Amino acid sequence: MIKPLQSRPVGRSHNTGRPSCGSGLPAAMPRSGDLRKGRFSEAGRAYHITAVTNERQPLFADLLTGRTVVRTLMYLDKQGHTNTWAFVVMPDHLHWLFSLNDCATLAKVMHAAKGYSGLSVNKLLGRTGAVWQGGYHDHAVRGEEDLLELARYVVANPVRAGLVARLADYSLWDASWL
Ligand code: NI
Repeated sequence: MIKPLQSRPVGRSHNTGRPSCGSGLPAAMPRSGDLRKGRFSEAGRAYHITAVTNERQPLFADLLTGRTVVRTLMYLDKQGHTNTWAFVVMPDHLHWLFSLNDCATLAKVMHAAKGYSGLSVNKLLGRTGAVWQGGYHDHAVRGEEDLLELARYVVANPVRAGLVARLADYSLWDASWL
């Protein structure tokens, strides 16, 4: 019998149970079967957020700047604030599907995500000024929604937008199931 693949948050190599505030531990990870049924409430509230660049400038069209955004998300995971399920960095926006750990607030996480990545992108490009447009769109994933379907929708963005014919040809995405 083939063992089912363990699904893991993108930015972490292991999981250590429920978070305790200040410990930096990630939330408990739901089993993949539970994810397919949308039962992930144990993992903390899940969000799909969309954030766009200032005036929709294609600041992340460059692989190096795009990777800066990716590294920021991984950093927040490693710090124990988030568990990333899927993301895609598009030239002028970000889709990020993640669970928020108990001690983190969405506002703080988004402030950090945009702040860290914005500073790094400006440094790389030798520019100043806003990298991100103010605010973001957030969608709290409801219990009955299928996280796996949402993840597929998120990572299919580059193909839908006509940037690449196959997702394999796009670099700036990941999903914990794929
Ligand atoms: Ni999009």
